[in-house]
Amino acid sequence: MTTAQLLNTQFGIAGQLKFREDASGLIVAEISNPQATASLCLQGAQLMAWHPRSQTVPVVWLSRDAKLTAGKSVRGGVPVCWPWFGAHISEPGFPAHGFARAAPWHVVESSTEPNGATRLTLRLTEDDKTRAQWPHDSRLELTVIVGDTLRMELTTENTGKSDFVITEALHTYFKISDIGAVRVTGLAGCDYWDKVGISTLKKQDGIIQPASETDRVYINTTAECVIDDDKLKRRIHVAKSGSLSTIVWTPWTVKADKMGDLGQPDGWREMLCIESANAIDNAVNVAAGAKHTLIVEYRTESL
Ligand code: TA6
Repeated sequence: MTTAQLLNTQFGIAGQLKFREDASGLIVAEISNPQATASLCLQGAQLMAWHPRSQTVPVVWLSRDAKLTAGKSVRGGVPVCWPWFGAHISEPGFPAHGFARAAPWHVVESSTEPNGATRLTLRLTEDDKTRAQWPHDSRLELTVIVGDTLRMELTTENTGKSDFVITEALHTYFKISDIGAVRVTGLAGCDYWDKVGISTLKKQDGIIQPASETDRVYINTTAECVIDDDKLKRRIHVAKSGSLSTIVWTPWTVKADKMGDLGQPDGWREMLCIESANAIDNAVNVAAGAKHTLIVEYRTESL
């Protein structure tokens, strides 16, 4: 029996949740219920697609160049940044945004919610490689609940005898009509680290209308953000708990060309990252024996 067949036997839900093996050999969970469709790669527990049936256009963006590759997260979807956000504080050779998004995860639970949404829980598979970069006794789980809203719960458990500190993010790429047609509201008055050029602390004045490379880590905020998309005539609401940082990122032309995997020539114009996180000043101390959960909930509103 193949891995996918075993998973379908143990966790598949007829007509709703099916596991398949991609050409890359990676396993993908395909979800289809009356409210939405979604797909999630077990590597990195990376949600790659979410399309509520009420929407003509998907809500989560995936690069048209996306190709599943063992050991590398795919561009788009919701990469899990853990146990650090950004560059490692002292090890320049460690991967940016931590190792979780490119590491193997395994399924621990699947079920149908009373409202018909599909719930799936995965756990990071620890091994010598992960322990070499993270020598702490811990457990990381991600629960996704896929319906006409998308809820994601990232839980860190400290199973050891001493505290540890993490930074983290659900690094979500949202599908938009065009970067010139959207505004982000909800962060007015918040302090943020502007990471374009030398990192500088600034204060958000009013709404955000990106007009160049934008890479901002808003700190000490529990605010709900909204992406207002005039062309798609929709709002995407980004609500969160257990998170004090929000990152707003668009690479713009030059960085997008350098990255080369956003779908040439202008795939970058059709995505915007609003990441719910605990980063920089908002690092989280997880006490021995304690749990910490970062929760996001996405919903759409048609205008
Ligand atoms: O969250 C924004 C950011 O930190 C940007 O600086 C950019 O590097 C982006 O993440 C993508 O990072 P990645 O490692 O996925 O290429």
